[in-house]
Parts: sequence; C-alpha cells; structure tokens
Amino acid sequence: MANRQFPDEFLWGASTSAYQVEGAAYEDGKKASQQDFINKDSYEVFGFATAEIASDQYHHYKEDVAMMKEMGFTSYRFSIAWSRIFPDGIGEVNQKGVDYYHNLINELKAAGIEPIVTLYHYDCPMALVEKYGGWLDRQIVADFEQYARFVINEYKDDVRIWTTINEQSIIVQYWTQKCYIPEELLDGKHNQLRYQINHYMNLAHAIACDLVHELVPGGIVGAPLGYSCIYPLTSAPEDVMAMQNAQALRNDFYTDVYFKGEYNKGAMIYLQEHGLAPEMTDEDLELLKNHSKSDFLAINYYASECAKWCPDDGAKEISWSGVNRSGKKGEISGFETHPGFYEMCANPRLDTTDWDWAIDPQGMEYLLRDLYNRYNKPLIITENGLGAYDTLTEDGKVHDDYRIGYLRGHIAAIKRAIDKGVKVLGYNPWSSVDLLSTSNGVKKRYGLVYVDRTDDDPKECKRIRKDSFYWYQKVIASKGSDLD
Ligand code: BGP
Repeated sequence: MANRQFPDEFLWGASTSAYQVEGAAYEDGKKASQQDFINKDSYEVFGFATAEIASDQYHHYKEDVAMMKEMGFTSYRFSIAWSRIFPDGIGEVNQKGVDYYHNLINELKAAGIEPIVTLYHYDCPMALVEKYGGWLDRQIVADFEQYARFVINEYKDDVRIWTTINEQSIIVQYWTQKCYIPEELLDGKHNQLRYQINHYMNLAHAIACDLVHELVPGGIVGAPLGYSCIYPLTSAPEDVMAMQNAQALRNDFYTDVYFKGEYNKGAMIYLQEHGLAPEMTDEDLELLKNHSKSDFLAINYYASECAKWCPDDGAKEISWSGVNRSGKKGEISGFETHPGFYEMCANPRLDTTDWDWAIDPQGMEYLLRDLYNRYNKPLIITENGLGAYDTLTEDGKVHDDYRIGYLRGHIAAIKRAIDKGVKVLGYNPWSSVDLLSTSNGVKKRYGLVYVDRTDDDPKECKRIRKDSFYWYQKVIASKGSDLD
C-alpha cells in the first residue's frame, strides 16, 4: 500500500505575483508597469480595483510571512516587479526596490521558507511599452536579458529555484489583458502578433535558463506555464482529432519548445497556413534548440478544457478564449475557435466556478502523468486554486469549505500521480493571501488569508485567517496525509 504521506522534501507553500499583491505601485522609486495602466482602464470600465494598492504586501510582508510560517510553509512563489528594480525598464537601478526583495527573501529564509522566484508575471515596465511597444518588439529580449542577469546575480545566494515567464499560453489567449496593446492593433488583422510576442518570450526564457545555470550554483529553472488537460467532447473520432489539435496548439506548442527546443510541427503548420506564425531567424532557432534547457516545468492548473470538431465551412471565424466578467455562471463571452482544427467548449460533465472555470481535480493527475511520461522532467505546482466570493461573517471568520474541497481534491490527485512514479517537487496554490484577480477585481478571491478590502475601498487591507488557512496548516503538518 502506498505511504499516505508526501515525500519529506516536498515543498508546501502558496503563490502570488507582484502587481496582484504588492501595491505601492508608485512608491520608493517604482514606476508604472503596463498592469498599472491595464488595471486603471478596467477600473474605469468594470469597476474592478486597480493595482495601486492591491493587497498592500509591500507594507505587510512581515505579517504575511509570519502567517506563512504559522501555516508551516516550506516554499513561497512570488514574482519580482521589473519596474521596481529598473523603473525605466533599463538603465538606472532602483536600490530601494532591490532592498525590498532582499528584505522579503531574508524574512522568508529566517522562517525556513524557500523562495521560488518568477522573473516576469505580466508586468512589463510601461517605459518600454511607450518606447517600442514592450513585447511587440524584438528589443525586449535584450532588455529582458539585462534585467534578468541583474536580478539572478543579485539574489543568487538566496534563491535556488527560478521560474521565467508566467503563462505564455495564457498571454497568447488574452493578449490585451496581459500586455498593453494599442487600439490600432485590435482590428482583427494583427493576431499574428500574439504568436510573435510568444516567440520573443521563448527567446527570453531560453536566455534566462542559461543565466540561472551560469550564475546560480546548484540553481534550477523552468517556465511557469498555464496548462490544462484537454478532453474530447465525445468519443466521435472527429472530436478526438480536435482534442489532439487543441493539445498541439494550446499545450505542446509551449512545452515542446521548453523541452525539445523546437516548435510543435502540427501546430506551427496550422499557424503558417493561417498567417499567424511568428517570424523567426536561424539564430533564434539555434538559441531555442541549444540553450532552452529547462530543469522542470512549473504548472499553473485551475481547470480542464474540452474540445470538439469545428468544420471549416465558413460559418465560424478564428477566435481566441472569451472571459466571464460578471461572475455569473454561463456568462463567458466565447470559446477559442479554429475552423478545420478545433473549437473549445464547455464540458457538460463538470461543474464550474462562478466564472465558468471547470472544476476537475482528476485533471491534475491526468496532466501530471501525461507530462512526466512525455518529457521525463520534474514538475512543480506553482498555481492551483478556487476563485470564489467569500463572506466575512460578523464574528470575523471566513467559512470557505468550498475552497477546502477544491484543494483537497487536487492534493489527493497529486499524490496519486506521485504514487504512479511522477516526480512532483511541490505544491504552491494560488494564493497565499487574497489579491487582485487578472480579470475580475478583488471580489473573486483565492487566498488562504482574507484581505479586508473591496474594489472601491482598500480600507486597511487587514488580514484574517480563513477556515482554509487552518485546514492547510493541518495538511502540511501531516505531510499531506490528513486531508479531512
Ligand atoms: C493565472 C495567473 C495568475 C492568477 C490566476 C487566476 O492565469 O498566473 O496571475 O491571477 O490565473 O486568474 P484570475 O485572476 O483571472 O482569476
């Protein structure tokens, strides 16, 4: 019988990203990132909170780390804000920004918590967006390299595990939420740029992998990828084929670059046939082939996906993933569609969150086993969690049994994968404290710790332990054997 406990060295923690948690957007020398602008716009249009204060971790980091210690964390995955280190993207270093991350890392280490650092989480310095369009221009690769070299070198003595660029697959789907894209490129004729941005990110990823191996003794590095397993809607052969096509373009297109150093052929041919393929040089291909050495894959998994066949009969056009802004089930604005290749759809067999994300713990086991079998590289969970409306009761509690149920199911699935031989290094669910959602403000909450604020009013951002906090504490203390 399998041991009920997870391996001793398994890392238990949680995850956040800089612009979603830190706040202090213009403090101590930091200048704007594109997220400060994107979220200012979504405040004006949808009333969602801006990134200006977020969860104010910049001022609460000691309290937040103390709570992580209380839960028994052995890891914390967070990102560094490029424009806190280099306010203009390149050039002068902002020492106060550099000090902030040293202080955070020192606090973590003193609490016995291993930092897992992400170099880039959607927050390109606005100065580079204004200068040349940010990720729309190849110059970003060189500027990212100097930023990454500085950061890796600066923190190399304290940080062993590095992740590169957050969720390239999601950036392709939701390019306007993740990058500041000028209005004139949104006429439907410039969708090739989604894949061009991704290509520049692949180059930046490869360079960052080299830098970690060059600068950090014993350091390991991988990409944190938004990854969902994909099921066919039915067992009809054309739906199963559509599933394979979706797997190629939505998943293998990224992982093949990370581990084989080349683009997935079927996906690339589809993009070429539709004028969507990135422009690449021979040097680019050489860089990807010979330098893109990821040690592991970091998985951000929330929901599985479903695909069905879509005939190429002129009835539908190519489109990318829709979003649910209302937080009412069924109000998602659309599904990615590629006529003659596949169309994504809802899975009638799965319940969803209020934002239409399919809840599927089994999918976690499926994707871990599948990825490990295909690439034979360790995996680490850097995001997983349930976005939900939480209620703060009058006695100051948050009874989030729905979140406990979600996390329990996914942790059990990870254990089943480990028991079948998959190497999983750790579990860092989203998120340690409530924070700003990428598309739904602050009322869609993920944290183990409640942050008392609303979209309109940041109040004091007081921290309150949720029921899931105490439950996760017990899980960690029992090395994953007590999930009740
Ligand atoms: C991932 C991102 C995170 C995070 C999470 C939840 O895609 O890496 O930054 O926010 O999803 O998504 P959302 O905030 O849209 O609910």
